[in-house]
Amino acid sequence: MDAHRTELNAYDPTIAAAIAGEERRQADGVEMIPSENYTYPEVLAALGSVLTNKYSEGYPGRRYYGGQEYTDAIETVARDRATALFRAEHANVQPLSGSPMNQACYFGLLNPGDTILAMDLSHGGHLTHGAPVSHMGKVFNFVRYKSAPDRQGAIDFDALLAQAKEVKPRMVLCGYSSYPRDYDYAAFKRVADEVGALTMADIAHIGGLVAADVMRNPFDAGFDVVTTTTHKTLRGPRGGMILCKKTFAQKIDSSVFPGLQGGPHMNNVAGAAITLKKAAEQDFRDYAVQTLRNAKALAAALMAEGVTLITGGTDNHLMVMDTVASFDLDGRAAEETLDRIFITTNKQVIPDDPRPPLRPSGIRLGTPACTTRGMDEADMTRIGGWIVQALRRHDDPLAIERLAETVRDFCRGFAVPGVSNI
Ligand code: DSN
Repeated sequence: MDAHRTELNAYDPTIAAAIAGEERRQADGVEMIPSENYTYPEVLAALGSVLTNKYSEGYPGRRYYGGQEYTDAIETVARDRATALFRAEHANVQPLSGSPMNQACYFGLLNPGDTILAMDLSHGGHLTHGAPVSHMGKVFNFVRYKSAPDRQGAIDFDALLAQAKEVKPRMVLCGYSSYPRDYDYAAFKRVADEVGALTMADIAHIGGLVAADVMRNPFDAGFDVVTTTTHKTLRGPRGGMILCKKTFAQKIDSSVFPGLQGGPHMNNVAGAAITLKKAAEQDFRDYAVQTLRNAKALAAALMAEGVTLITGGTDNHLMVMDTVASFDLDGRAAEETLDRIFITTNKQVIPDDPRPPLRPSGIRLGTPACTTRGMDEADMTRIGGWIVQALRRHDDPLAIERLAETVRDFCRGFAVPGVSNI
């Protein structure tokens, strides 16, 4: 890797400097975007390997190009590790990322125009769960359900059943990108069974926490299909996986290829295989437990200062702060203020947000990345304090400058996996 870096420095100093800058940025700050993480050095090695040169359309033993003895072995190992880890009957490890992975499920299992019952975006759902701006929202008839933020994000399953009886969905979908609680998959399954619908869970955010068995696994409730990205709590390369019952395996596989994609990115598939091996180890389980502890500690530190968290806390790795209610600052201003003190978050809509997505009412915070660097509950309490001070004193440049120095000094005590020369 270092030899390649030297070549890059000499050949394209512009790109080399940008990569070095990003390494510095990732080391200097507290990464609190809940969908981000630091992957393993072993995964970085696979990503930067000659596997990127190879076309492998098809599946192990059934490829459209020659020269597949090593790629077949890699994909088979990745699939076997995925099924074992998630207690799934079948795995497709080729989706290039989260959006195509969900798209492949809809097209593989449904017909255009079919109804899907899915969580409202502002309540925690994802763009690919039928937001009107996504292509998926134009092809399928998504009907949205909501949670009750004032009752710890509870989902009213009697209301959901009544809604399902009315709209007759072909699929009931649960999963999220900003919902700070766990799901009652068995209750979703009962609703789906009553109306003869398929069940799909998008666990992209919590894939690592489910793999480590510290959050519920939808397959334990009999779900049909489960999707996850590999780069969030799983700590792997960018990519997606579809896990399903055997009865859907052929439909899912042909929907991914040739339905939606061409050649899989075998360097990413190798990275996913390594990630899945790591995820089966005790160290990873400890990491998952600590991620949840850290989220609880951060939420407690913020709420102790009077901060409003949507649903009143968290049961997973993320939380959504109402920055308007807490600090009279919109989410963009809050995000920009925290950027100035090297704490990276993202602006976030809150349930039924009256504000637009680029100036929403909140921010989203998560603990997967800082837990990877070794930060613990005491660190979360410190970070919570810095966040509150910065948002309270956002228009005091001197206070912000002092906090920035404090956060940067603090971060230098924690290594970034795969970055040795900072
Ligand atoms: N961008 C991811 C997230 O931040 O949740 C999901 O697409």
